[in-house]
Amino acid sequence: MLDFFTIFSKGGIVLWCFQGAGVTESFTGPVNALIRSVILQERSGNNSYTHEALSLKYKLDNEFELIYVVGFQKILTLTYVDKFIDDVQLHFRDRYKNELEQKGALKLLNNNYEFEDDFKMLLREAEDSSKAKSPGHMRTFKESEKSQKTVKSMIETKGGDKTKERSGKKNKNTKKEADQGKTSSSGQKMVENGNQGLTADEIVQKNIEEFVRKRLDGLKGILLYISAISLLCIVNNFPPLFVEFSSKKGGSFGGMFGMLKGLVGSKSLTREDMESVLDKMRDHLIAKNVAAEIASQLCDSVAKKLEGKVMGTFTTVASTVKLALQDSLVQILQPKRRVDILRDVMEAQSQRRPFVITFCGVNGVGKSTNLAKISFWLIENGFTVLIAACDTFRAGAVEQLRTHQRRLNSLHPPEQHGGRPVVQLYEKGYGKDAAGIAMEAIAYARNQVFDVVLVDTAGRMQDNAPLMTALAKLIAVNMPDLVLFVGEALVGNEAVDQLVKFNQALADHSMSDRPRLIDGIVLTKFDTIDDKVGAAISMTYITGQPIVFVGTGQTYNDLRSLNARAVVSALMKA
Ligand SMILES: Nc1nc2c(ncn2[C@@H]2O[C@H](COP(=O)(O)OP(=O)(O)O)[C@@H](O)[C@H]2O)c(=O)[nH]1
Ligand SMILES: [Mg+2]
Repeated sequence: MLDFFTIFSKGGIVLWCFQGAGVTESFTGPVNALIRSVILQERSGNNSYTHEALSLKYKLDNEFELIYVVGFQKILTLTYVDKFIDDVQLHFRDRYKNELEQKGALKLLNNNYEFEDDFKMLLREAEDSSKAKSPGHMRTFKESEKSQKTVKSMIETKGGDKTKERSGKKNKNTKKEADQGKTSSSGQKMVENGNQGLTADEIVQKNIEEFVRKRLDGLKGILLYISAISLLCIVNNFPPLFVEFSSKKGGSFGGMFGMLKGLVGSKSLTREDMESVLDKMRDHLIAKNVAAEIASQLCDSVAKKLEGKVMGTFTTVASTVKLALQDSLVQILQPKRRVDILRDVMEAQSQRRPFVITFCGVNGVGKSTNLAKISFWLIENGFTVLIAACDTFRAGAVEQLRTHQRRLNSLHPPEQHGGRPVVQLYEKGYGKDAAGIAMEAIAYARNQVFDVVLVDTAGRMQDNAPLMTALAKLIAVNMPDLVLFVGEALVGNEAVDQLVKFNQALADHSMSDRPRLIDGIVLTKFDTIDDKVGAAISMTYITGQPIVFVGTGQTYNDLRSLNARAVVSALMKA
């Protein structure tokens, strides 16, 4: 049923792998895709991933820096996979603990992991248990419990037989009994027997006593533990600070010792240890304008990355989580792909064709203004620009671009460029089809040997289906070299909705099987947000595309590239 299972180190060494019987396709492609688009891009909050016809589930073992990946056909619903992957992990760790503890890639590589038999045994167990759980045939009335009941047993007697009344009501005791019953095939009977001859009140009393006794035992354990640690600390002349209390969830001593939890380091991090710090981090990110959904996903991803990791003695949970989050943020902002517009323009030049950039986004975000700034930057770098006025909708849009064209030409007069204006406007007024104007402009630029065509488009809300379709058509027909999404740095949760819907529209209306989606982002009005720089994270996280330009004001010089480290330090600042 499984296509493959593989265990590899985070450094990329494959320790062991299994390929299902009859599976001929290599699983390198899907595993590489998982590494590229999930693990390396800090999106490991969710533990499943789909690649073409395959479903992949994975688990990170942070203590030994390993990744476990299982793949199976998407159409199958294998309910046992999550537990199975846990079982394999535990088994593999137990069996090769010594080998895994050896440091160094070469040592890891030289070991022989003969795991096939164990794996098959675990797989058989998992498949059998899932079969056992699957519902069999429907019970007949005779087989059902109802058929065993007499009419008398169904009549409720108030103040009558107390044991009967107890079994009729669903109170805490019966639940507890039911829980205990699970552990033994005749569990229910055992409890009944243990309480034979007792009234309901006596049973409650007995349960309370048992509860108190257990708590006291727990307290004794903790006190002993504290004494042992204190003794050790005295012997070692060491301040008793680095103690972790593995206080059980819901334990009555959680409050008393809970406050120490944030201060001290633990041996191996658990989700519970991190929960409160992660909650704070999530709120902090949201306060910095990161979309709430993204903040949660990021924190989940950090938790997955740290779970099971052994912390250094002098580090606290808070500082470990903070560092991991910081790394993730830098990683997200780091461009995954080279965007070097100047080089790409030169390459297009050598092919004797203009390099085409389309700008899109919602209304008033700064598409036209930043298009003008980018024109200025291109001119300064010695290229000629044709601006295609494809916002045929908003009054004044064409005039706004003409003003920019005049100003840019006055900054770089034609006399300095062999009598030719360095920037020209291609416009057909208002109300016409934008896709057609863009196409004419590109043809004109090719004829007149312009280096770059910058296509301005009308702003549109992501929910306006006809306008989104028109934009998708403009892009599908003209196939620009670069599709830039222009978004304000002021935007919060909206960023996700805008980008998802723009990309969706481009995908839905594309005529090709490899649709042109957003290739890059222009983040505008960065000068107005102080340190609330979260939109940069939301936008890059959602698209996986880089922020190509950052608009920092209203003059031609106010255009920057993104400094990932500066943005992250602004994000982490309290
Ligand atoms: N402070 C600041 N204002 C900007 C920036 N970019 C654009 N704007 C302003 O935002 C407003 C809308 O810009 P416009 O280019 O017309 O937006 P469009 O509708 O997307 O084309 C104008 O007043 C611009 O001056 C920026 O980076 N910083
Ligand atoms: Mg505009």
